[in-house]
Amino acid sequence: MKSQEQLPLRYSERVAKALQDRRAVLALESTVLTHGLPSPKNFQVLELLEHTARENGAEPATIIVLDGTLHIGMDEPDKALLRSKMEHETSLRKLGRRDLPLAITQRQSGGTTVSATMLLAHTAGIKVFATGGIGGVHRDWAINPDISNDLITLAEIPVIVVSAGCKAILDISATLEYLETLGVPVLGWQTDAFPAFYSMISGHRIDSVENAGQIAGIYKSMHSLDPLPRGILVANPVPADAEIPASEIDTHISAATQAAKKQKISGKQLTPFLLSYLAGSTLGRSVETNLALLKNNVIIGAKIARELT
Ligand code: PSU
Ligand code: MN
Repeated sequence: MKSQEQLPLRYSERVAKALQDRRAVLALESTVLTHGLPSPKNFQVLELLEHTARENGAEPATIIVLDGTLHIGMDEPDKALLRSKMEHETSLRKLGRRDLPLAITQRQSGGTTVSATMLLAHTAGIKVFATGGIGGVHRDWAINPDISNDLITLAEIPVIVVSAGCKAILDISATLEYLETLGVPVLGWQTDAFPAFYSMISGHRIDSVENAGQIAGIYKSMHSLDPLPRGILVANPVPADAEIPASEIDTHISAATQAAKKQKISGKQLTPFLLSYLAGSTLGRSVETNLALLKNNVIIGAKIARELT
């Protein structure tokens, strides 16, 4: 747990207390709030996820950057500040790992992506982080090598990330190959099928783990074995009753990808563009599915965090 003398870090009261008492803490990201979900749904989701983490025995640490301050957990005034920024500013930034030093220096505000959240969680001494889906290798990577820094950060920062796999807006096969190259363990939560975010199955096989104890064991073994311990990607499929089958979502994804090409959307704008396109074209169903899988990941993340404390 680094202190404020070195960095503009601010711990929420509850997170500071939980870390001091060595209770389970679960990191949550904020790009999903600023760029992943429509407002005001995003604030309801924040409350739901934080409530779910507490209900499952872990203190939630929602990580975000406000006016250059790195927040590990949000107090009520921080949430109010975020709300007013979202109302008054056209957009908050999407801050990946490389953007953090600039954000500190220029006192920017923004949601942290998986890569930035992993780094800040690690800085705060938090070992487990729950999100929706990770970034990965985009389709058309051979023409334009758009590969999310999330993957490289998984190889460099030893934080366990619970996700519902990654969206089929990415090249899932290439994403899994790249994670193998980087030496990042990818573990299926009670399944050997890598999930595709909205859908339970992507058609790719991974190693299956049965419970949080096994994940904690793998994390500890890696630390004893590897001079450079890395992150672990836990893939937890969307609950069956909330799934949008691949056959159905694929049509929407193709349309979204084509629209992005037509409008020349690329770089960090691409993922938010595709997400909001899908929200519209599925008439909000993709948002409901997103919510269900986020909650499901928080439950498993809290279990793993408890196991590691
Ligand atoms: N994928 C999703 N939802 C998201 C993101 C990805 O299904 O909200 C966000 C995450 O914060 C992720 C980031 O870390 O987008 C990846 O962006 P990029 O591809 O620009 O690295
Ligand atoms: Mn990208």
